[in-house]
Amino acid sequence: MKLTALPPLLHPLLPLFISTATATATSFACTPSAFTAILPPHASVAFTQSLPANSTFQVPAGDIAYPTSPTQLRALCAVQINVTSSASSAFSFGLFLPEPGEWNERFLAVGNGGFAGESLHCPLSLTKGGINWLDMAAGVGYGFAAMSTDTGHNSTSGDITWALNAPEKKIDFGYRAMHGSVVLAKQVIEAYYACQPKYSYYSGCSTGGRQGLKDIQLYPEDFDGVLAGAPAWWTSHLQTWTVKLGLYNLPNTSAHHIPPALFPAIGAEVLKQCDGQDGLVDNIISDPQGCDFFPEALLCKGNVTNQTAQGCLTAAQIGTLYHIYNDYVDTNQTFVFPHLELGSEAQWPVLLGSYEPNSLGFEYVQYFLLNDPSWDFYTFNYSIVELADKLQPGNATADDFDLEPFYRRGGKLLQYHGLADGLIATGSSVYFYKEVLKTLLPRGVELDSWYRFFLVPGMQHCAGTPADVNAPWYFAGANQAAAIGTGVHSVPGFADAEHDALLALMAWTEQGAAPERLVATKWHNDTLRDSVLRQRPLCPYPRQARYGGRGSVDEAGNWGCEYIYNVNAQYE
Ligand SMILES: *[C@@H]1O[C@H](CO)[C@@H](O)[C@H](O)[C@H]1NC(C)=O
Ligand SMILES: *[C@@H]1O[C@H](CO)[C@@H](O)[C@H](O)[C@H]1NC(C)=O
Ligand SMILES: *[C@@H]1O[C@H](CO)[C@@H](O)[C@H](O)[C@H]1NC(C)=O
Ligand SMILES: *[C@@H]1O[C@H](CO)[C@@H](O)[C@H](O)[C@H]1NC(C)=O
Ligand SMILES: *[C@@H]1O[C@H](CO)[C@@H](O)[C@H](O)[C@H]1NC(C)=O
Ligand SMILES: *[C@@H]1O[C@H](CO)[C@@H](O)[C@H](O)[C@H]1NC(C)=O
Ligand SMILES: *[C@@H]1O[C@H](CO)[C@@H](O)[C@H](O)[C@H]1NC(C)=O
Ligand SMILES: *[C@@H]1O[C@H](CO)[C@@H](O)[C@H](O)[C@H]1NC(C)=O
Ligand SMILES: *[C@@H]1O[C@H](CO)[C@@H](O)[C@H](O)[C@H]1NC(C)=O
Ligand SMILES: *[C@@H]1O[C@H](CO)[C@@H](O)[C@H](O)[C@H]1NC(C)=O
Ligand SMILES: [Ca+2]
Repeated sequence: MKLTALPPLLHPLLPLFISTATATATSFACTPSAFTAILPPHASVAFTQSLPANSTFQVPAGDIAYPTSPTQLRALCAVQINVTSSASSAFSFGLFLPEPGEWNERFLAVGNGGFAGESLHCPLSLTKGGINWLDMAAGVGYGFAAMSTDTGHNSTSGDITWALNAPEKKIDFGYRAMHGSVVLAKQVIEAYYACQPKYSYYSGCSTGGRQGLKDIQLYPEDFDGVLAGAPAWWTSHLQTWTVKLGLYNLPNTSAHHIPPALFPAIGAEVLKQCDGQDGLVDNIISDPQGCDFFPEALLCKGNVTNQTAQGCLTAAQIGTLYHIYNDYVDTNQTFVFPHLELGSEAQWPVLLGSYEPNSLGFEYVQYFLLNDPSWDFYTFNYSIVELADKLQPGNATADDFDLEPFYRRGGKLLQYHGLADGLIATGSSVYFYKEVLKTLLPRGVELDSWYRFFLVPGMQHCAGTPADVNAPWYFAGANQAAAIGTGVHSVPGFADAEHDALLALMAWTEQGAAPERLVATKWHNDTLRDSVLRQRPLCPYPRQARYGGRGSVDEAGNWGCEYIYNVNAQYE
C-alpha cells in the first residue's frame, strides 16, 4: 500500500488517518518476534518469511503430504504457528498474509485431503497431515489471507499408523486442529492488518469437505460461507465400507475376483449403456442414478482363453459387480453406505486393489478404531461398523444434520460431488443433503436460500475426468487449481461468479445472489488451458442439466436446469 503519492494536506484529517493506517499496517513486521508478541502461551512461531510479488514459496522440507511449492504469489508474509492442543498433542497451521494493499479483507481457511487428479494411484487423502500450501496459494490469488492446518500429525495419505494409541491426535484430526487454527488465524489477521476480516470462508474437498461440515456443526460462528466438496463426512461408515468394498473383490485367487485389467472393459460397457439414457450421447453419463444397467452384457461367450483381451466377465465376476453397484446393507436391512456409481470405474484401482483393501479402510480399523495393528481385514464384519459408531474415535464423523445454527447466523453452504467419484461414493453426499432436509424442512427451514448441492457429471474425486469422457469438471473447487498448475487460482479466462464456485459462494454470502447454476469448464488440455473444449451448467440438486436441443452441446448457454423433483416447491 503506497500512500505517499496522495496530496499530504488535501484535508486536515486525512493525513492523520492515513498515517495511522500506514503505521499500523507496516509496524507489524513479518518476523517471529512480532507474531510471538500477539500469540497466547500455548502457541509459538515456527518460522516467518517475507516474499515479494511473483515469488515461489519453498515448501518446508518436512511437509511430506504437500511437497509442491506454489508459484507466482502476491507479495505476502508467510508464517507457520505451532499450537499445543493437549499434554500429548500439538498441531501447526500456516498463514499466507498478503501485503495490506493486496488483501481483499477476507479470510479463507482451506482443508486437507484432496485427490488432486494427478494420478489414479494416488489414494484418497483422508488422513494427510501437513499444511496445504498449494490450496492456500490459490486463495492468495484472490487476495485472501489464507490458512491451512496440518491437523496435528505428519503423514502422507493412506498412512494412519500415527493414530495408534493416540486419542488426542485423533481429536486434533477430528475437529480440534481446524477450529483452533481458525480461531488463532483470525486473531493473527486482526493484529496484522489492524482490522477484522469482513468475511470468513472455507474451501475443502474430501477430508476437507468433512472438516468444513464438522466445523459448522460444532462452531457455526467460524465461517460465513463454506464450500464443501466430496465430503468424507461419514468417517465411521466410509472407512469401514472401504474395507467391505475391497473385500468384495478379494482374495485375488477366488473365482469372483475381477483383475483391475478388466476395469476398463467394464467402464466401456457402462458408458455404452448409460450414456444415451440421459438423453444425449456425448460420452458423459449425466444421470448414473437413472441408468438401467444390464451387467450380463459383459458375460464371456463360449471358451475364452484370455479374458483381458476379450474384455468379458465370468458369472462369478458379474456377482462382484452387483456388490460394487449396490448399497452396503447389513444386519436387519441396516443401510451402511451407498454404492459406487456407474461411470466411476476409471478410479476403481484406488479402492478395489488386487491384494488388499485400501489402507484408508483397514488402517482406520487397525490404528484409529481398535489400536490393534495385528487386526486381519479378512475378519471384517458388521460388528466393526457398530463399534466405530459407538466409539467415534476423535469425533471425526460429521453427522450432526441439524445445521440450523449455521443457517440462523446467516451462513451459506455450497456442496458438490463428482458423479464419477471412485473414492467416496457420490450417494453419501446425496444422503447428507437429504438428512439435513429431513431434519430442517419439518421445522419450516427450507434449504434453497442457504444450502445448495451440485452433482458434477463425469467428475472424479474432487477433480479430473477420465480421458474418454472429457466432462467439464473445473470450477475452482477445492484442490482444483492445484490440479492444473502451481500458480493458478479461480477459472483462468472466466474469473466470475458463474464459473468459479468460490466467487459464487462470495456473491451469495455478501450480495445474496444465490447460485442458480455453476458453469464447469474443460479445456482441450487443462494444464495448458489452451482452448475451451466444452462448458456445461451444474445444477442445484435435485435439478439436472438438460440440453435445450439447439446449438452446440458444448456451450453452457444451450442448457437449462430442470427439476426431477422439486423439494423446495412449497416455498417457491
Ligand atoms: C513446529 O512444528 C513443526 C511440525 O511439527 C516442527 O517441525 C517444528 O520443529 C516446530 N517448530 C517449533 C518452533 O516448535
Ligand atoms: C514471474 O516469475 C516467473 C518465473 O517464476 C517469470 O517467468 C515471470 O516473467 C514473472 N512475471 C513477472 C510479471 O515478473
Ligand atoms: C514428517 O515425517 C517425515 C518422515 O516420515 C520426516 O522426514 C519429516 O521431517 C517429518 N516432518 C515434520 C514436519 O516433522
Ligand atoms: C470349449 O472347450 C472345451 C474343451 O476345450 C470343448 O470341449 C468345447 O467344445 C468348447 N466349447 C465351445 C463353445 O467352443
Ligand atoms: C491377454 O491379453 C492382454 C491384452 O490384449 C495381453 O496384454 C496379455 O498379454 C494376454 N495374456 C496372455 C496370457 O496371453
Ligand atoms: C436385529 O434385529 C433383531 C430383532 O429385532 C434384534 O434382536 C437384533 O439385536 C438386531 N441385530 C442388530 C445387529 O441390530
Ligand atoms: C494376490 O494377493 C497376494 C496376497 O494375498 C499377493 O501377494 C499377490 O501379489 C497378489 N497377486 C496379484 C496378481 O496382485
Ligand atoms: C464378527 O467379528 C467379531 C470380531 O472379530 C467376532 O467376535 C464375531 O463373532 C463376528 N460375528 C459374526 C456374526 O461373524
Ligand atoms: C464427542 O462428541 C460427543 C457428543 O457430542 C461428546 O459427548 C464427547 O465429549 C465428544 N468427545 C470428544 C473427545 O470431543
Ligand atoms: C497437456 O500439455 C502438457 C504440456 O505440453 C503435456 O505434458 C500433457 O501431456 C498434455 N496433456 C494432454 C492430456 O494432452
Ligand atoms: Ca450422455
